[in-house]
Amino acid sequence: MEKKWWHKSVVYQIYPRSFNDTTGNGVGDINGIIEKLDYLNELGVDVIWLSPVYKSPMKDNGYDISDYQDIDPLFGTLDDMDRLIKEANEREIKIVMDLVVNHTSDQHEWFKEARKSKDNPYRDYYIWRDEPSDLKSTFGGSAWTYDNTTGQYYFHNFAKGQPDLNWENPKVQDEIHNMINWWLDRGISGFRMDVIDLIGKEIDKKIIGNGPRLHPLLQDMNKATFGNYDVLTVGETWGANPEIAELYSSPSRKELSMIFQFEHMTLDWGEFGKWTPKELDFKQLKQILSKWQTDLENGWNSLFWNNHDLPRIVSRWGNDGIYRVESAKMLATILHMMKGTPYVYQGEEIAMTNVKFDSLHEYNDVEIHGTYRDIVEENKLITHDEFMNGVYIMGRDNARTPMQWTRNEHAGFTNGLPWLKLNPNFIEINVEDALNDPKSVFYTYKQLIDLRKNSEYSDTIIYGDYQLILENHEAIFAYSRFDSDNELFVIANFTENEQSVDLGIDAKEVIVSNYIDTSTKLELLRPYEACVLKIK
Ligand code: TEU
Repeated sequence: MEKKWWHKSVVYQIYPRSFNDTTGNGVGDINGIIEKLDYLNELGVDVIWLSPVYKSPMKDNGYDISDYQDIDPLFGTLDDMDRLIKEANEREIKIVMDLVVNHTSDQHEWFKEARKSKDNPYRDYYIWRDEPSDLKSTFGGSAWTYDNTTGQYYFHNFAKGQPDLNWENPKVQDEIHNMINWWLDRGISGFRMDVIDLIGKEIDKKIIGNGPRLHPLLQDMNKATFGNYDVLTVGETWGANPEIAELYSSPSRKELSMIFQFEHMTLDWGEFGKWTPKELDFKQLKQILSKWQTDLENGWNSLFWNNHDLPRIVSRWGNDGIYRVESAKMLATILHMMKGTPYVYQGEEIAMTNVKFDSLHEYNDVEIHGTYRDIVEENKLITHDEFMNGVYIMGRDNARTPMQWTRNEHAGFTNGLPWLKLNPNFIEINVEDALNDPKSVFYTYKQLIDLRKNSEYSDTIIYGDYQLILENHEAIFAYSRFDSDNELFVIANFTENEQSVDLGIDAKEVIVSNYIDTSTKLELLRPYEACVLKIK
């Protein structure tokens, strides 16, 4: 496989509105990110993936864009953006922007024009029908909204303020290609591509994801834009499996660098999806993550537990009580020793946890409120309390509470009123305390990132083979990583109960561990104990 810079990179995702506020308006901003570049440099990340900072009415916190080529005043200006790119690059950190082109905001000029009349030049930038179908929005309710002016319905896979673009229109393709190049010429190093699997949709055939036109459209986009630059592109593709991932990420296909797959992230979804969560099938988790290690022949994998849409992993599959630190380090070790590009979501590196607000109205997320209207109020599929349980465990606002920098007021995130309530545990969980504690989760992430990038084991971790071990064990996740030079053993206890193991190994060295006295003989794994052993 031809080596690429992003094979070796570690990406840090910033959700700007919750990262660091320098103006006192309670919303994080670009200057707040610039202020924290040295912190990210200390962690050792190479790339920042910036969730949207473009002009937006903020109905979906920026994933509803009204001007792709300007910065929303909430976050700053284009000059601030240029300065972030420059200051990051000076620290050898690249900036990857969020490309949200399945839909725009209903306040985008294109949509304002399109809804004026049926023969407006921009009409076919969007998807209009005389009658709605039974397609539903991801955010609850119908995916169709009636437009009084022209007497037709328009399609929106998400909120009604997010009308889907018609990607069969060559003018749409050209407009987006031009915008992509405009940003690449500004010096960014790639894109995360929001629900990119949806741009090949065929509405009348009710094909939404992975449509037949998807890959031709991506190949055209690659050829007209980022294929002419040495940049990272990662597609958000909820329905992908390794076979589909090959289509996106095999270099010969000239589409994307890699994709985010979500097979592992829906394992504990119940009858009504994440709103009715169920027990994780641990063996299935091991099987799926291992499949993604071995079945991607020519493509490239991404590795993540968290993002701005997902609950905090230490609360979801770790232990956010007495074993918060051990279990967070365990989860980091299991993920970061795998093959693929790792993504760290803001706050994951200090093991921030889920939050539990007192009432539904304290939550901000359009998905939470839209789905509540649909499955609780209108269709009574589940009760209010059942839904709130789903929000506590799986709601997107779990990931969006402001970053916890210090134990001071508002966790040092803002000196104004935060746009979303903080998690009150910032008193115990914050960056300042983590940096002052050599045994903090932060330093485990730093160690794992350094091991991947700068150690004698780098190539083994990045390109080496993978073998799952103890695959039927109900509590232990163990695998080996090996090549002609090294053999590493990664083993973790996913539970708070001690596990005795008889691996018949006598390792040469304990390279990483979340306990200070892990034995090279490794006969007993303590609660959430995880380690990396040098076998050869
Ligand atoms: O998310 C795609 C998406 O469908 C997720 O929101 C998913 O539906 C949900 O989290 C699982 O229940 C992308 C962005 O990441 C998200 O923030 C946006 O809200 C969405 O697209 C629309 O742009």
